Amino acid sequence: MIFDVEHETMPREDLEKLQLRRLKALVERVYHNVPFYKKRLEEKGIRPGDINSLDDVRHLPFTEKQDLRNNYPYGLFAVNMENIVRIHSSSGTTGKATVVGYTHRDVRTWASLMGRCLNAAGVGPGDILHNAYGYGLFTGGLGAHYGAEAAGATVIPMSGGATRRQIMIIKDFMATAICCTPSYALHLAETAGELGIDFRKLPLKVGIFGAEPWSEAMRKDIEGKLNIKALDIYGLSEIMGPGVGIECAEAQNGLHMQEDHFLLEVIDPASGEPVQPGELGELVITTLTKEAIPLLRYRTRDLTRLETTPCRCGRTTARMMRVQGRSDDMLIIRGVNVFPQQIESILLDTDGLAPHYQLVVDRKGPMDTLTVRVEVSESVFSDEIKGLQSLEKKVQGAIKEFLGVTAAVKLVEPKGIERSMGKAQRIIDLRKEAK
Ligand code: DLL
Repeated sequence: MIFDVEHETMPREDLEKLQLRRLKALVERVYHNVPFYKKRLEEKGIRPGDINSLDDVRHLPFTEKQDLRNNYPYGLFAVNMENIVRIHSSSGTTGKATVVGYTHRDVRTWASLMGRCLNAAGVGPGDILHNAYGYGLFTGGLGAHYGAEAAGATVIPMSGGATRRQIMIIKDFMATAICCTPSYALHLAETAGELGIDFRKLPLKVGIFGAEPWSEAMRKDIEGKLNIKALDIYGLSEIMGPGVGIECAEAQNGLHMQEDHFLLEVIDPASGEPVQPGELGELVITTLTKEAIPLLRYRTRDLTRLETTPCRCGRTTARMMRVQGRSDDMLIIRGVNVFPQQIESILLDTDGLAPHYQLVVDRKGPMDTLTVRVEVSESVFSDEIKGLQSLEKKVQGAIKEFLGVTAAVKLVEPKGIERSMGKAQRIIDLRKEAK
């Protein structure tokens, strides 16, 4: 199912022409309507007419999350408030919230891009979508909601929380698709088990999971427990919300990015220079069509790589490979770089563990220390202490072998790690408190 055949299967040459036309218009718009950008462009000696090719994007200034914070709440808006019909905001874990706005057209564009995503996931008329992303300032709930309507599906506006009730609704309303964070999907599966409901017998066929990093191992786990196809969806509030990219159900291999609306770059986070095509780096996004708060070269901090080889689903858009983590979340344990998902993969591959974990980072003297807190499964919990100790050693050994870091492993009783209704908090950083 392809929502917008023209744009999703456009020959790349035509796509690039469209992107260039939109990029030129964008620079013109922000120069004249956003004093912040006018100043930044002038500092770099750039006039709107200077953009002649897509490569010229490199001369434009970057935008960072801090720029949105410094201009809190509405300072980066490019239109008058009477043209803004919606506000969303992302709290983030540190610092002031960032605030974003949408015009009528932005809201329509967003709905159609989410509609594309849902069709790519095989969701359309006749489907019943249980939407458990949080409704409110978070973009997940309303983003998926309007997308579902655009795709012609029936949407159940559930939002997060009330987990037991959610299970009954999924069952009674015969949902065929579900949207939530991957960690919440596991929590739903677990709660269904407690209620004696076998998800595998329900009509649910596909899950659209995102808003937090997750691993291939987690995908397998969710697919097995819910008996569904689990697809990865990406987005961020500063750029739009969910729907910037999604995996197609056919290939499940990289997220198709909506390149007619977003110009993508992958840069070396340290130097700001582009990496070689296909190499890992930080994703940078320029919004080509956004009216309310257009952004030039927004630094997402998300580390990934892009693939432009054709996909068997027929879409011609670049595919973003699973986000490996945020550069902010990268742990440096005695000089070795580690991402939470790498640890997640090891934990999920170990029998006897449940997929609920937290990484506690602390500092002893000059050294950073890592403690992995992970739940054991019910069956192992009743084991003798000896068995548990050997399981701890096994996990510790695997982390050392595959990632080269020494971590303490603490097994926790089932349910010992708090369940989250939205984004899971994987990292507890005690170093910040110690400072
Ligand atoms: O999380 C929007 C969203 C809602 C995406 C629902 C997908 C589904 P923010 O709260 O602004 O927006 O957080 C954006 O979340 O920069 C990534 O670090 C992370 N993130 C989002 N999707 C994924 C994903 C929403 N599929 C930040 N894989 C982004 C890894 C993701 N990380």
